[in-house]
Amino acid sequence: MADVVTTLATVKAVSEHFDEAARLAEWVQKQKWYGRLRDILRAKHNFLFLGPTGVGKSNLIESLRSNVPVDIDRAIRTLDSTTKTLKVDDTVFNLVDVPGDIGKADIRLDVIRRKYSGAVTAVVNVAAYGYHEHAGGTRRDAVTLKNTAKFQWLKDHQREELNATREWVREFAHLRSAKGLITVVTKADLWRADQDEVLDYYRGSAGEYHKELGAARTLPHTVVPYCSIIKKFYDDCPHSGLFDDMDRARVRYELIREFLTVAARD
Ligand SMILES: Nc1nc2c(ncn2[C@@H]2O[C@H](COP(=O)(O)OP(=O)(O)OP(=O)(O)O)[C@@H](O)[C@H]2O)c(=O)[nH]1
Ligand SMILES: [Mg+2]
Repeated sequence: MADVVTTLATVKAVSEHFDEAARLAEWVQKQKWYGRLRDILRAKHNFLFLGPTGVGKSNLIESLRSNVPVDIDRAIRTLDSTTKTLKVDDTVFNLVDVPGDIGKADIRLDVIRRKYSGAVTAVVNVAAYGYHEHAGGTRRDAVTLKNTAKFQWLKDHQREELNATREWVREFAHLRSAKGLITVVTKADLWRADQDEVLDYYRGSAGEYHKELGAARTLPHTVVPYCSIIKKFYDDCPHSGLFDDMDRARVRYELIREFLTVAARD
């Protein structure tokens, strides 16, 4: 498929009635005012998306590039690395997606050690507080009879996030070109009711997540809530009902702004 380019205009269009979105253009213009920044922003920026299978990496990339993102079927897993483009005005982001499957470590390591070694602008570590929906899971594994996410499922998958984080942190020598680490906590439609607990888990400097970041703690780090699509967990467990399309437009705008902030960094 040819690269679909999402422009600032489309970001604005999708969140037309959302005041903040209109300010994005203004913000970009202000950044560019400072002469040299214009050149930095014009360069191509490689953003590497990492995280375990089913966490939501590919749907996140899809949602940044499309105003009407589709739900990627959990049976359709990413099998190889792919790079897609997001263009915001004249700033080009290469969004590098990899398979999160445990058995596909060779592909991830090839991207980190060879294809993009020394060329990564930002690491986007995708997390979902354990709300992973993947080919190896079923509703029965993940959802209780009372239609809530199973506690153990969430715990097991939070552990997988930590393992996946450990894998790329070990390779940090290849990622030293990065100007920032963005932890995107996606599927906010599912965990919105527990947002303080969820965001504390990733933001807290005393917890397991922070510990796992190891050498990557030297990078400027932001934790950004996100939602690619609004849907029931394993097509059955109701989402929180506390997150709507306006919220989705807002977090999309905030994430794109964060991308521009990292890209503009020295
Ligand atoms: N409720 C909800 N579900 C989501 C969201 N994003 C993704 N999903 C679901 O999560 C599943 C996994 O998303 P993917 O983007 O395919 O996961 P991935 O990280 O690319 O997984 P691999 O390709 O195996 O590494 C999808 O099948 C979607 O149904 C979201 O924001 N909210
Ligand atoms: Mg994928």
